[in-house]
Amino acid sequence: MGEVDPAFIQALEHQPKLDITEAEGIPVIDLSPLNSSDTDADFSSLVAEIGDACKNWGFFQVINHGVPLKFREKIELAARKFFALSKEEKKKVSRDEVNPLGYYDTEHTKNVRDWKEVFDLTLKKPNIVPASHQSDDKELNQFMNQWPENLPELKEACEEYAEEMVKLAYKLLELISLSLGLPKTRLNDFIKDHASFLRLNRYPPCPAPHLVLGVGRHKDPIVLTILAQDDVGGLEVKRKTDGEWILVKPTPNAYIINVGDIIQVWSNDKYESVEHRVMVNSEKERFSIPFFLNPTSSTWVKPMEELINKQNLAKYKPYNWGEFLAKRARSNYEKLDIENIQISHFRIYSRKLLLFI
Ligand SMILES: O=C(O)CCC(=O)C(=O)O
Repeated sequence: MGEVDPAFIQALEHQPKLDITEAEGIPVIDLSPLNSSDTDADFSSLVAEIGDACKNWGFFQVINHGVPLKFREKIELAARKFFALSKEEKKKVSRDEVNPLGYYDTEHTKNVRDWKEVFDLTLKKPNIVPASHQSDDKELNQFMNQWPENLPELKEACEEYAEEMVKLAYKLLELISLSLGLPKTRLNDFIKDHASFLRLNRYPPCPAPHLVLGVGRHKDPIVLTILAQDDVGGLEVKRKTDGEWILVKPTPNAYIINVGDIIQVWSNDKYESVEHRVMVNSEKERFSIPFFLNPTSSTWVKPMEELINKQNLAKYKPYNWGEFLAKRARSNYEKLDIENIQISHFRIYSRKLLLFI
C-alpha cells in the first residue's frame, strides 16, 4: 500500500492510542459443558454466563468450543497463501459493484478507507438478494463466490471451516435464546436457511499506525460474529461501562464472539451490539477470519413478540434484511457523502412509544 494516502487518515477524535491497555475484563467462557454426553446435563450456569456477557459486554471469548484446530490451521495457511499471490492474481477475483464477493482492498468504513485487504465468500448457494434497497424495485441480484484458479485448496479450506462455524453459531444462538428466557431453538428458527458470510482479513504493516485503522469503528449489522484472530492483536472494543477503547488480548485457539445488531433488535435492546475497530502496527502483518451469521435475505427483523409488552414496548420498526444489506453493500464499496444504513434508522423514539400506550 506504500505511502499513506489521505483517504486512510482518521479524523483526530478517531485516531487510535498506541499505548492502549489490554482488556482483562472481557469474559472468557468455557463451552466444555456442551460437549458432555450426559443428556440431563445442567447448562444453567453457562446460560447465565452467556447472558451476563451479552448484556454487560456485547463481546466474549469462547474456549473448548468443539471446533477442531486442524480446520483453523488449514484456513489460516490458505489465507496466507492467497494474500501472498500477486496483486494481478488477486484482482482476477475482485469484487465489483454488483457482486460484493471476492478480493477487495479499498473498503471504506464510515467513509474512511480501511488499511486492509479482504476476501469474502457466501455460504448460501445460490445467494439471491434484492438488487436495490428500494422495496418497490423487484429486481434481484445473485452474490457469487469467486475462487483463485491457482490456489485450489482455498475453496476446500473455506468450505470446511465454514461448516464448523455454522455448528458453533447454532450452539451459541441456543444459549443466547435460553438466556433471554426463550425456548432453546427460538432464534435458530430464523437462520435455518441462513445466508452467512466468511471473510479473510489481512492487515499489512503500516507506516502510520497512529493515524489509520485496519477497520474503522463499526457495529456488525448481522446476528452474531465469530472471529478468529492471530497472535498479533489489534482488535479494540468500546467498553460499555466507560466508553474506553480496550484491546482484546489474543487467546490461543479461542474465538471472539460479538452480538450483532440483529440480536440487539430481537432482544429489544437487552443485548446491545458494541462498537469495535482494528488497530494496525508498523512491523507485523495481522490476519483474522470473521464469520458473519446472517438470516436469509427475505427475513423481516423485529423485536421478539415474547419480549415486548406494555412495560417494554417494541423499540424498532420491522425492516427487511435483504434491502438493508443491498443498501449497506453499496456504502462499503464506495465512499458516499451520507452515513450508511443503521438499525437506529428503524428505532421508534420514546415520544412515539408513549403514543402507543
Ligand atoms: O480483524 C478483526 O479483529 C475484526 C474484523 C472486523 O471487525 C470486521 O471484519 O468487520
